[in-house]
Amino acid sequence: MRATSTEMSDKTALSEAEQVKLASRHLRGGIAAGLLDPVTGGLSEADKSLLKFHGSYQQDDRDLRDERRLQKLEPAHQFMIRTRLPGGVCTPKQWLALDALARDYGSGSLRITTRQTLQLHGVIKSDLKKTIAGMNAALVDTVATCGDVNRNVIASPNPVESSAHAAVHAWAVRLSERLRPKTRAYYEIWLDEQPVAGTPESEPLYGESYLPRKFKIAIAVPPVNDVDVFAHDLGFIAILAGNVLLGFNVLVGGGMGATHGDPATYPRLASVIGFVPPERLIEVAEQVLLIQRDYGDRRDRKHARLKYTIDDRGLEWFRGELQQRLRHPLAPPRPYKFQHNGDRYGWAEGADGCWHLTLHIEAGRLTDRPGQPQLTGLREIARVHSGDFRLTPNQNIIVAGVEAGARGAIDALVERHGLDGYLRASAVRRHALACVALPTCGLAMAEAERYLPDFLAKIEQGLDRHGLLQAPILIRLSGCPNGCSRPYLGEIALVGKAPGRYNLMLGADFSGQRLNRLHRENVTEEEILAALDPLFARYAGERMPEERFGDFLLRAGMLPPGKTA
Ligand code: SRM
Ligand code: SF4
Repeated sequence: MRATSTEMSDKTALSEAEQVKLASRHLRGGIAAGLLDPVTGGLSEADKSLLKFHGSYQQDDRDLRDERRLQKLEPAHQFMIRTRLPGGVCTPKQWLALDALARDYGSGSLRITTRQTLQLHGVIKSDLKKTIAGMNAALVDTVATCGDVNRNVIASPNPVESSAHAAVHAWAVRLSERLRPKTRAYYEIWLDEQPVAGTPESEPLYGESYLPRKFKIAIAVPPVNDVDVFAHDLGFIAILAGNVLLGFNVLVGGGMGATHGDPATYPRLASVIGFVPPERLIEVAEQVLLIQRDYGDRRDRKHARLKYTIDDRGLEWFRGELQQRLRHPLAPPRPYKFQHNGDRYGWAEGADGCWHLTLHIEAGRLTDRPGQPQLTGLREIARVHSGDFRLTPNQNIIVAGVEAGARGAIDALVERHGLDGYLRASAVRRHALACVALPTCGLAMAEAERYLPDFLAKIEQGLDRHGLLQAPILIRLSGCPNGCSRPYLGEIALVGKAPGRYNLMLGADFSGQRLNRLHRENVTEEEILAALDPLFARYAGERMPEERFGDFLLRAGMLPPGKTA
């Protein structure tokens, strides 16, 4: 039997993050005391990393960094809080609570993420506990939305096949509950639960040092790959016969993150390894997670995701290890076909006779802008809506479960609050994603969310020149190579290198099944637009009927061979 990573590494070889976890008393560390320290607006380094497991990141406003440094002030510390909403479902009551917290304690915006949940930014330390407690009062927690554990489980928000949506959503909730850490630290720190004296706590699944790195699960329902199922550590593709869920194909080892200039890090598409009936989904998920717990690299965090565990040891090794741990072998994968990985906008009637309205939210940011009070608009909708909200993995929102007779009232609110962009936006704009990046993300090397509107306007001009304005091309912007907007699955992607400079990646397909490739390195906007213009011209003139931009670039031999990041 091969040695596990924990057996292989003596304690001193473990990364610092591993040592912090081990010493944390199941994620308690010094967080509770740190929150009360009035001398600083931040937490200690160790507590910052433990805080992530509770769903929050310490950040600072990077727009103010230089000025504060000159004034010899500590950075403008603030906290981002990420909610846990498996499958992206949120009730109107929960929405109203989160909206109020964002306005009372946050920066006055809600941010829909690429993992179907909401983030509040800009919460100061003295408000952190009441904000998290306020979320819990509305039955929304933030447990394990960050940190080295299983993250928010995402699932197709499918607004049409209602029964398929209900089934995959139920599985997302079950997986999320089952793979949740069991420590009571969260309840003690944020909700004042009294520690139980004398009862030794244990983490039956995770053990003392949790996972070597974050772990992500997605469930897709073909023909729509809206979750980008190949980008996750563990993916499930629902196999349906009519309305009946037969089971899931199982995929392992996907991931996007890379580091510039480090070829040992790379995006990887998950490999399809088999099929399981629904009742064995949890068993398979647990065992995949446990293999990663036991064999993932605990010395080098850049090499600690499941994709590297699999590539280091081989997919056959992984398959064998999994089979050995399962009660029954996996069956061979079943056929499936994806058509696209974007959202379907506008009203759609569900199989249950209810109506679902998918709205386009640019880069997922809901705030009140002049002429576009979108945060207020969603609040007004939540006040009258009797269905639920579904956040999509493409940073959009579905007003779901609307009675036919209530559509008019929802449409009026949508129009009044500038939420009707989906009716007018160009195809390229409707399909674009951008990660948060500046000013809150500590890892951003370049702008993404704030740059997206301007960049798209220029791209639209370029496409218009070639009669391509309504060509649905997938554009993704990330402020650094970590890949939070899943940029390596964009037909066109910008990956931040430095302020105003990006790597231009081209040639993914339109259904999240092929990675793009590096076309130009470290280029400015002017160079990007100049590089794209001749490609748009050739696409306009030479494409085959229905041929997508990425597929065309590949067929026309306009991509460099094989190089991906
Ligand atoms: Fe991400 C780190 C934002 C989805 C890969 N991500 C971060 C942090 C927390 C920066 C940090 O560690 O200090 C960013 C906070 C920015 C801010 O101010 O809010 C951040 N990631 C986001 C979000 C909000 C992007 C968005 O615009 O929606 C997404 C939140 C998801 C959620 O709700 O849980 C988000 N991040 C992703 C995805 C896409 C996905 O999961 O489908 C990826 C690529 C998939 C993957 O994990 O491989 C992703 N984020 C990363 C990485 C690189 C991980 C790696 O394996 O190398 C980091 C950096 C890290 O972990 O060290 C990172
Ligand atoms: Fe920050 Fe980079 Fe993720 Fe963008 S891709 S949010 S810049 S970590």
